[in-house]
Amino acid sequence: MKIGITCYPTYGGSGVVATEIGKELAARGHEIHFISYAVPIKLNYTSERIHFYEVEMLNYPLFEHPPYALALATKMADVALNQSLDLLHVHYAIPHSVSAYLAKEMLRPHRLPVITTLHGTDITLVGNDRSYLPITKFSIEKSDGVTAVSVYLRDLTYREFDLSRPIEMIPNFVNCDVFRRSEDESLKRKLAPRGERILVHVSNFRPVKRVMDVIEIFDRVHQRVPSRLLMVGDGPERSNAEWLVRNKRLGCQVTFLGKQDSIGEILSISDLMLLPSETESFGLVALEAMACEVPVVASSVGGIPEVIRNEIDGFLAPVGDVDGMAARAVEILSDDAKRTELGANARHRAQDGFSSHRIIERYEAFYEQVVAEVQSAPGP
Ligand code: GMT
Repeated sequence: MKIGITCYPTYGGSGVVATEIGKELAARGHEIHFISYAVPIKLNYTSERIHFYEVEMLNYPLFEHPPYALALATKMADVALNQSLDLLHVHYAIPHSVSAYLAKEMLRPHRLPVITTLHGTDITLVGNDRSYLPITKFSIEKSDGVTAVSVYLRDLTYREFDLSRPIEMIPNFVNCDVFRRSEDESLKRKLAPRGERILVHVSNFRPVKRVMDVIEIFDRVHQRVPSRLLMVGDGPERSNAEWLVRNKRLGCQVTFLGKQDSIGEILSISDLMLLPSETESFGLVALEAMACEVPVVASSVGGIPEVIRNEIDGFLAPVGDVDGMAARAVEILSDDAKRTELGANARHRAQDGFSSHRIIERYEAFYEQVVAEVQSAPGP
């Protein structure tokens, strides 16, 4: 198939998922055309079947805010026509599904099936700003196929938008050949020279990630178990977190690594991940850690319990329960057999439930279903 994919090209789960879908599909023989304002960060041109089109915006003094959604729609229509796309798959509803709808309408009577994948904040943000609700609802209803990355997100979308159209749940996935435990301990020795345990947190440091809880949990853990904390990522809460680390005199134990391109390398030498988010539609980083045999201590919210099984591959606790999460982390880090067992379970869970091979097949089947439905629908 010839597939157009649009996503945010910056750091963030939805862009990573979209890019990995494109790469996996290209490896399976499909032709992939990425359309965005910059090359997605995880996109390395490993295949002649992957193409990229940059959305350029017209700079005109009248435009205080260049109309990206319109420029994107124009580029989508252009690529769809010139490359004879079979379908357009957009990740994150705002504004991508609106642009895709415009592109589809511009191309009529030609038929361009549009699939929207909902990732989380595109739906939960609407809860914070109701003005986006009607246009988001409209674009979801007008998509030919809609997927959500967890049962939690699917059901929340039905409720928030009062929808009657079906939403297919296709969970996020991980390539277990890429994300795996490392045999090479040299990075671990560099980061924890005295054999300390390594805790890791990966996020965009937005308030929803509760990075201050991460520091509070670590403060309690390191008093009981010699350990180090790696903070991976960047965002608005980083300076507050750095201040708390200084205030608690944890500077020698906590390292802020900033944005990293290959988090697999870091996860593969870590002993435990902390993910105390306020909400999480899925928690892709938790799955990536699990594939690396790293147990996760996380909040029992949103779609997280669909990924992590409490007491089997990690531990779940209520949002904000830093004492409970710290106690669980100490339990894991001070018992090698327990940590190894949870880690092994986590890897099996990733392989059995969320491996890229299985999930990509589900996307392919969904594409075929949606294209067939659109092509067989009566004309205008
Ligand atoms: O985590 C974020 O804030 C980024 C956001 C995104 O759109 O990139 O992540 C969302 O999508 C990811 C991929 O599907 C999910 O794994 C994250 O759980 C989800 N984030 C939230 O729901 C807060």
